[in-house]
Amino acid sequence: MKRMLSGIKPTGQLHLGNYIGALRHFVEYQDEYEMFAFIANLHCITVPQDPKELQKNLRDCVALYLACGLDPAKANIFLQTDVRAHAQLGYIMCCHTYMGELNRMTQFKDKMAKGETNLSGGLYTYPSLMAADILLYDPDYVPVGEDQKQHVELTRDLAIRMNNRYGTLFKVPEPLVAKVGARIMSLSDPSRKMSKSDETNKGCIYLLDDLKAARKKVMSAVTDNCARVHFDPVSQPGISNLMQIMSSLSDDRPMGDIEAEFEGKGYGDFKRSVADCVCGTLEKIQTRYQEVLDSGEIDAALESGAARASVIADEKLAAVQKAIGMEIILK
Ligand code: AQP
Repeated sequence: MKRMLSGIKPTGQLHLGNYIGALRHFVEYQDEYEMFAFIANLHCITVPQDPKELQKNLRDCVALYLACGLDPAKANIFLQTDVRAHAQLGYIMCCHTYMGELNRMTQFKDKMAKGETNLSGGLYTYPSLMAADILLYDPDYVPVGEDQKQHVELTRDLAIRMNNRYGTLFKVPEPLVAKVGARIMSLSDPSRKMSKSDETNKGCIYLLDDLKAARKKVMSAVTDNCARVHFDPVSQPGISNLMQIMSSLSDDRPMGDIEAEFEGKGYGDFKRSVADCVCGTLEKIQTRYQEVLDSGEIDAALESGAARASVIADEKLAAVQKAIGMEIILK
């Protein structure tokens, strides 16, 4: 069975972009692949966190994994820090990453360009940790949204570099980016990605948003004055973003089909339908989320997921340390 790995860093509440770009695919793939879905708590602390809020976000993230349909009997769900090999291989990968490579990573580059100060060393080196997260499990594929493709490219480069230097240690993974929904944009500014760190809170629909609030966000989404529902992300980014959301939440409905349904109709009608799709999805997720919280499912899932993941990760770490010459072999 081919293997797949992906993670989410709950630096805040998970949103519709996380669901459409990542989570729903994890659920689709869990039947076909051996799936590793982790919660990237080490990546969370690359930016300052309030401990109580972080704890809540981590628990909510696991609950949402389960509420969105991940099944612990099929997928290995675990907390990154519960598998110690992540941090250890992360350090080793960091020692094999060039500063020039880290300087090119967009997240750090963007924050530097904005003049943000007091950025942590962890934020600078996290792409190396992300490479370790992936390479520990020799996955064939890494399903990600468009924004994370650059990290998988770096992971591939590092795997090839280490394989050349020490003999084959890692499988070189492929990024898997969906054709539709890989980059859901902010509803209030369709030139920016929908993000947990949305300061205005208007452009981001959180999976746990109150349904009325979610509907209001869709109804006030920024559009244009072209007065036609047409898929063209360059000249109609707001409408195209709403179309992507609608298509992704209705079994990847073709754009032509959506265009035909709303031909000659106003943006109000279209937005109401998008809001129905969004609220229908959120309602299902939220109902199941409550059930999960009221049950013992979270702890059980994390325990079994970490146990299974540790076996594979520890073995890989030992092989890497041995190949590098870091271990003393007793005579
Ligand atoms: N807007 C998006 N559209 C499609 N996919 C997205 N993903 C994130 N935002 C979108 C995908 O979700 C997975 C988990 O991402 P993450 O939460 O670990 O990191 P991120 O991409 O940095 O998410 P945010 O919301 O933008 O976080 P902040 O604001 O903290 O930086 C990934 O597969 C990602 O591609």
